[in-house]
Amino acid sequence: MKKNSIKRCAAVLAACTVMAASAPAVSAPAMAAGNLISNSTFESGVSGWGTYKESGGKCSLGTKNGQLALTVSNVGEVNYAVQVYYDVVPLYKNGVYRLKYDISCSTDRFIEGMIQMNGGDYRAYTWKGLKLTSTPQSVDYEFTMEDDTDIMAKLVFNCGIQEKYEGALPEHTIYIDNVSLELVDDSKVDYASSRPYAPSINIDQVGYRPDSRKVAVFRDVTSQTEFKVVNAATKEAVYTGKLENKTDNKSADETNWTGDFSSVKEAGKYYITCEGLDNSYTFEIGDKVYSNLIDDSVRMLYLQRCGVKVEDKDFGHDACHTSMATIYGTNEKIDVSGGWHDAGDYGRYVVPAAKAVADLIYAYDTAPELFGDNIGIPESGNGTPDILDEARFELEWMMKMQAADGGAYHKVSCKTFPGYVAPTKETGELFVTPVSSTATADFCASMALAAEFYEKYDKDFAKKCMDAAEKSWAWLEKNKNYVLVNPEDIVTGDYADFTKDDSDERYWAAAQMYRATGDEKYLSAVSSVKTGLDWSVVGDYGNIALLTMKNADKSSTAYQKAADAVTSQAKSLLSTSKSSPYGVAITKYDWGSNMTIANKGIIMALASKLTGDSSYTDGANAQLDYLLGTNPVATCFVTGYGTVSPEHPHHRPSMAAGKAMKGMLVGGVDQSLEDSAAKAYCQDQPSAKRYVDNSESYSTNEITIYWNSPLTYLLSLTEKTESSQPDVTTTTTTSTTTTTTTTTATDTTTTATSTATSSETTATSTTTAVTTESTTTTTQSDKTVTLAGDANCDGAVDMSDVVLIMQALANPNKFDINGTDEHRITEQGTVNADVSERGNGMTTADALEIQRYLLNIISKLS
Ligand code: 9MR
Ligand code: ZN
Repeated sequence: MKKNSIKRCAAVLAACTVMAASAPAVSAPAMAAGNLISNSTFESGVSGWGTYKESGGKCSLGTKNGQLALTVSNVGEVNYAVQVYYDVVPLYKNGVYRLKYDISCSTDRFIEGMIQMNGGDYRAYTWKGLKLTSTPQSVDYEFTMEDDTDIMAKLVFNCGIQEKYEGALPEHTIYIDNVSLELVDDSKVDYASSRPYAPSINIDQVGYRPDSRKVAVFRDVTSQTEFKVVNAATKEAVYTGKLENKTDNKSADETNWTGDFSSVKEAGKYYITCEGLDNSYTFEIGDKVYSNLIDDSVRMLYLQRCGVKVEDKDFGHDACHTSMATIYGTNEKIDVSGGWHDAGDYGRYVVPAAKAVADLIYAYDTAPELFGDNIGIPESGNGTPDILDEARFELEWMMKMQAADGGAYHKVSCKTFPGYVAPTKETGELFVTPVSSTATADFCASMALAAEFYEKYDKDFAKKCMDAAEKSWAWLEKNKNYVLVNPEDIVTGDYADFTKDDSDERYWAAAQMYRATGDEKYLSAVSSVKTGLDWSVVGDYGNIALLTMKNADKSSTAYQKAADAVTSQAKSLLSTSKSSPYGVAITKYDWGSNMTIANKGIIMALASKLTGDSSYTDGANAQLDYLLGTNPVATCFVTGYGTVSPEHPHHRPSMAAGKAMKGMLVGGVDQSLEDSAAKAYCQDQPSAKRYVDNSESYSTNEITIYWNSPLTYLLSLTEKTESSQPDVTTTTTTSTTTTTTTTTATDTTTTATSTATSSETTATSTTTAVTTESTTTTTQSDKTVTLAGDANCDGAVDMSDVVLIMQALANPNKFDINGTDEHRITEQGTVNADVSERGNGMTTADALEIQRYLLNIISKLS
């Protein structure tokens, strides 16, 4: 092939991926000197290569004489029971590739060599059956990628059992060397480029409470010095502020400025403008901006219910996982049905369950008035707040996980993760793994906590909780630290404590037992104060138990230590938050960073209540704002909320239904690239942007019950903490670009609110023909489609349609039907644009669908 063709290919690799508009700028692995396999000769080990084992397969990987050596000691029960693979090779539709390797085996046998889809139906893009002998054979052939472009394919050798050939085999070793995959002809590859939209002004896409801190984060600034907050209804500026705090933000690889508009307190919809930059998404200010979010964050747990019929238009299902579970290593079977599916998988695990339950109960305790009895679960209307009904569903399952001796079984799941199927379709045998001391202490703490809160609603249930708590405490007294690690043949979530130490779990249990009984003996059983709100470190739940209990003895040492622990953490978190333009209180992004960020917000909100220092409230709100959109990837991390949110979560019910369940907080940025999609899409991204809205990305885009629950708790706490934002606005007077002159504030007035003139204030409540709310521009129209996808009505479907849709969504005052730009979208255009889920209005999903069409990933738009 022509040389310059390869060069062009490398240059455009970064741009030729289909992505949700929500995703960060995308780049694919760079091509390393032609060979897409970076470790191909195994001179210094097996880096980049890995193995997969299941269904009884056993193997070990190493090198021998400069070759990759896979020793298979058990071929297992299926052909893929043992695999050796090289992860992440990009294959472009219509590209011609040359694949080469040398392969041999100590025993004569048959294996399969292929490049396959890494997920979905695992289809092979190229496949070869190989009869191996001890004499190395050189495989060398060309193939054309006939499927749609897949930049995260996987080179795999299936070394499990081959019934049609040798069947079961004694231990043997397979040798592989000189592996090479090259793109030899890309003349037919269509590199139509499509960069996802990365807004220059980022805000909390769900909105702000009137008295909260409000800070927009800017990038791509050239010489601008000021920004305006514009009322979306009247299109008039209500505030002008200065771009401040220019920061070289290394973790996001960008330069940021912040714009504080906390003094805008009038309820309404707004967006932010800055000359030369696209406007921010539209957001809301109001007392109730988070009301639906709070309800949905809890209702999502109802949709995660296991073992019972779930009623819902999209995610309802019959009772799943109802079979008896085998206690691992025995023939004993027990009933452990019930509880919530943990995450995107269907396992049920006691340790994370305890965190989720605690967050819910403490959220309720903080602000009971926020939690009604009408969120749409079967118990709605029964007189008990739905959040407590939902937590009880989990608690009742947890009780079934208590063994006769008081210890809590660590988890129940099948041996492996299922395919991307609905819950009722996972029908494998269930296994309950042994008791662990971490699960037992967490169990004890949650039961003691529950006993207190259900007393008012159901005395018998409260008593059952307390009995279970006492029984587990007795077990803890008799048993030492025992952290469970998965048995070899169980690969589902292990929740094996990162610290390998249960002292923080015991501290929480002790504090909770003390709170429930008033008996000091519990406190003397644990030595020192602990911290942490993770599933792995839980000491702060002990602190919360002590600090928020009724009639707490504030002079006691235990109380003082707990208070010191919380405030000293908050102090350092606030300083980290202040040094980040995005206000985020962490500097390292691990798997589930969004949970950690919510947890940090919880600590700061608690410190605000403890000390009365409302700057901690700002810190807590900054964490909430990060989660809801003020972040480097400009994503509201809760599905179904904000303008741009995850549409492809790693969540089996959503994947099976083909749409994202609403109200789920995804894991978020993970700097360590812990799955193939993250590797493929994010490896060229700076640490704070390593997130991809791709359902294969379980390390950045999965959801869990215990990532949602701290969001609920944080929403509740921030509702109840005093804001530091003065009610009095400071001076900023400015003219808007329209003919109306708007005075945004007067000198130190004593009135509580208005930053706008009265005429604007009234205009705020009038509805205009087109409102840009959340992800949708809704236009009631009786027009019919002239050409699907043709948003600019020029008779063709191309990238300019994609661009116009994104502009109209991002910049409504300029590009939507009522906008000012001469090339703005027309009503007919919005009808043509509505290609994804026709009838739901124009959304970012439409822009994506058109890109998919332009890249030939789908063949037609309807
Ligand atoms: O949340 C867990 C995270 O802290 C760990 O780093 C990760 C890898 O062990 O596992 C996460 O938990 C997953 C669990 O093991 C299985 N269900 C989905 C969970 C979220 O990804
Ligand atoms: Zn289930």
